[in-house]
Amino acid sequence: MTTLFISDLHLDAERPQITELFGRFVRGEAREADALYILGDLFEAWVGDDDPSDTGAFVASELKALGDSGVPVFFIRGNRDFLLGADYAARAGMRLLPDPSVIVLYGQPVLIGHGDLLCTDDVAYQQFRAQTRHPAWQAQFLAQPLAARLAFAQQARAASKAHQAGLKDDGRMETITDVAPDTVAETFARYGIDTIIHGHTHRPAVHALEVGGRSRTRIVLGDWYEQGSVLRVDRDGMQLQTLS
Ligand SMILES: [Mn+2]
Repeated sequence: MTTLFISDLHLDAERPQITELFGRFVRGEAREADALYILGDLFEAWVGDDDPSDTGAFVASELKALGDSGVPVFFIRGNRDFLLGADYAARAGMRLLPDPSVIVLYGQPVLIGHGDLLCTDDVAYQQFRAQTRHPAWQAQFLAQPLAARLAFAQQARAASKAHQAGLKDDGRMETITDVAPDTVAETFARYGIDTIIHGHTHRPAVHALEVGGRSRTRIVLGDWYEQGSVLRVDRDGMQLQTLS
């Protein structure tokens, strides 16, 4: 049996073929899995569980059917869908996990998370993250009318693009938007685990590294912009593969 990990699908109405690919994946190989873990940025944007988007409704019904078939579905919020709440999770039949979480995978403790917490060199982003994860900020935001929240999300995306373009211009894009090696090393040591699985950076890879004299592995899931990306884990090992 296999446990599946995906992240960074960035589903929205503009790329219906990716939403369909996700539907086929959930109705197909996910039905045979031990569990499905979604490590954030399932959606391109999320402004509240009361947003009646077709994509949100489709994803909830697909995941609910998967859960009802006996496959547990776990979700960690990403930086795009950090406002996804208990209502939507219940509709989709998924269990929300904190970021990061340690799970036991075929006898091995593994740290899972979205991955943005490891990108500590991007100070401006970490400040924005801290602000928007504050319960008071979220309560105030969610109290606004849906149209105002959708406008804010559009603005935030434009600001994020401008921030990244600025980093590109002064040549810091490659390092600043990737994980900080010191933070990665510290995370392995603090949690006492040998494996981290995350997404967010859209740099799919299996990194073998040594921290504190131990061999460790950091697996980065890929995004679903052009194709799918899935990590399959079973008793014999792990395989990071693309889906189309
Ligand atoms: Mn992300």
